Amino acid sequence: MAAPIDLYYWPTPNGWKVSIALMEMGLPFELKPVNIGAGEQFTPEFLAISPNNRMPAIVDPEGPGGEPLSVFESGAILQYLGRKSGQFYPDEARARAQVEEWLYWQVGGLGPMAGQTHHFRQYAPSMIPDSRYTAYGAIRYTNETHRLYGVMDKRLRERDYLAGEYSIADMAAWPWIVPHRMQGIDLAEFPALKAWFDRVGERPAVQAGFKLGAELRAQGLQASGKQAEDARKTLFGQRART
Ligand SMILES: N[C@@H](CCC(=O)N[C@@H](CS)C(=O)NCC(=O)O)C(=O)O
Repeated sequence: MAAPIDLYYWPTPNGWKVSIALMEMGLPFELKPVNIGAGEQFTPEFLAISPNNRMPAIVDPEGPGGEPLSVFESGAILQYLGRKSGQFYPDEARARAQVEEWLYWQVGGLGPMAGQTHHFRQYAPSMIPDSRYTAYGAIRYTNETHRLYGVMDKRLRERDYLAGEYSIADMAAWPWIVPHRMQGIDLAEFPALKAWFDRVGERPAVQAGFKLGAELRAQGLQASGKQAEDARKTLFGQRART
């Protein structure tokens, strides 16, 4: 029986990518919650694994050569798990290139842009009540997210999954479509994307990964009152810590 992988995690879209992949691949893991609203991403122990003070991260006690390996950045983790399990990340060069195109499109585009959309639509107005500043950001990132949804919809008109076969690229993108309403997106505008979103969302492993640690959400930005205010102070306005 394989030794469980430590999963450093909080239930957000970036965390769900990895919980979904672990469930899909049937890899045993142990949940290590990192309460990002309470600042647990800044502990020296966590920074030794993830120097960017972001989750998700993993430690595989049985890494290459049988020695432990830690990995941070969700895209790198998905590639590592795909290679380790031999699933959802094809070996064949052309198929692999397509998976990587759409994986990198997600980690470099959809994720950061939708993340900024959440920030400017949902959180910035309570931090900077002056609507002149928050409106520009909200409009810019909502438009860019809308554009990216269009790119994805077009891609999915001719195939069921982003890279043809279901892959780690779909696992990366699906969690970022979950909060589409917060992004100001109406999925009815993107029928192929909506069909894909439903198709992926029906998978039992996706449902299990998405549910992992759901109860923890009440302790972060989704909390009410003072707890949410403290989480905002921890998460927003970070500068280099030297
Ligand atoms: N590029 C990173 C982004 C990860 C990320 O932004 N994680 C957020 C939660 S969704 C986080 O840990 N935030 C903690 C912080 O901002 O201090 C990845 O794909 O893994």
